[in-house]
Amino acid sequence: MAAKSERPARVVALAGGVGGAKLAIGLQAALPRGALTVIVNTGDDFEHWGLTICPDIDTVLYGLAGVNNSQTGWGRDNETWNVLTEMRRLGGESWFRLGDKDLGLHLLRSYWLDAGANLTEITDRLRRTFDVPSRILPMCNEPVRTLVHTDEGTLPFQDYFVRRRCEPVFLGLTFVGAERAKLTPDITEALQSAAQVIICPSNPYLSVDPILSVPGLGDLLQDVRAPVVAVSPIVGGRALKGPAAKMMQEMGRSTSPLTVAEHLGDLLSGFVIDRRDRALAQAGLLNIPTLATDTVMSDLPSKRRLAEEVLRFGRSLVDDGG
Ligand code: FO1
Repeated sequence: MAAKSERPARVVALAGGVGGAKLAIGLQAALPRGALTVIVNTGDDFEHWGLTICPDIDTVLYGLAGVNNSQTGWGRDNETWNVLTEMRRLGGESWFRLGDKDLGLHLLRSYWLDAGANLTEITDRLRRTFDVPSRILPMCNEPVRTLVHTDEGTLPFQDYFVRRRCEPVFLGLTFVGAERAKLTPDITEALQSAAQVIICPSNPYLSVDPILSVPGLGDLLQDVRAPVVAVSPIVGGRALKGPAAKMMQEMGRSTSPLTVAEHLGDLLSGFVIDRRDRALAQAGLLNIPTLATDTVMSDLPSKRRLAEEVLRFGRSLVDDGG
C-alpha cells in the first residue's frame, strides 16, 4: 500500500506551442498537484521591440494557468491591444501581435534577464505568480534560435511562421547556438526521476527537434528508465495544428504518424495515434507498442481524457516490462 507521504509519480512532458500545451493542460488536470514538469522549446524565442519573447513558454504558462486565449491558443484571455495599435500608428513593426497584458510579462522577463537572472529562474517565478502547480522548464538557459531554410532563403523562425505564414517551401532547419547550450540541472533531475516521459503532439521538426538539439538531452532521454511515449500530431493525414503536414510533403515524406514515429526513432517506448490511423498499427507498420484513441483535444474534458489514456498506456509499458 502506498504511504500517504509518498511523492506522486512524476511525469515529464516535452512540448512546443499550442498543440503541446493542450496535452500539458490535460496532464496537469489528470495528475496530482506538482507531479508534472513540462520541458519547453525555446527555439522560437526572438527579440522584438527590444524585448525577449518566448512564445512557447508563454503558451504553456498561460495554458496551465487557465488564462490563455482559447481562440488562438497563444496570448492572453481578455486581452487589449492599445500598445500594438499605437506602435502601428507610429510606423513600428506590428506583424507579431503582442497584447497589452502579454507585453507586461515580456517587459518583466526582459528586465529580469538584463538583471542577470536565467530563463529557468524567471519562468519559475512567473509560474508561481500565476499559481501554476506544474514546473515549466525552458529547454536551456542559453539563447538558441531556430532558422528556417526555405526556397526563398533563410528566415528567422517567427518570420517564417507568423510573418510569412509558413508559405515558403521548407528545406531544413538550423538551431543557432544549440552547440553552446547546456543541460540544466533541473532538466537532468526531472528526467532522471521521471516515472514517465511524454512527447506532446507538437511539430516534430520545429518544436521537438530544438529540444533534442541541446547537447546531452537526447542521450539522457535515451537512457531514462521511464517509458517515453509520443503522441502523434498528425491525424488522418493532416496536422492538428500548424505546418507539420506541409513540411513533410515538402520533404517528400508521407503525412502520416509513421513519419513522426520514424523521426523520433529509438527514443520511443510507445506511440499514441488517432483512431483514424489505427490501420497503421493493425498492419504492423509501427513496430512499437501503439495505442489508437481519439487524440483531438477540443475542450478540457477531452484534454484530460487523452492525458489519462496516455498515462495509463505508459504505465502498461512498465508493467509489461516493455
Ligand atoms: N502567432 C501568430 O500566428 N501570430 C501572432 O501575431 C502571434 C503573436 C504571438 C505573441 C505572443 C506569443 O507568445 C505567441 C504569439 N504567436 C503568434 C504564436 C507563436 O508565434 C507560435 O505559435 C509559436 O512560436 C509556434 O509554436
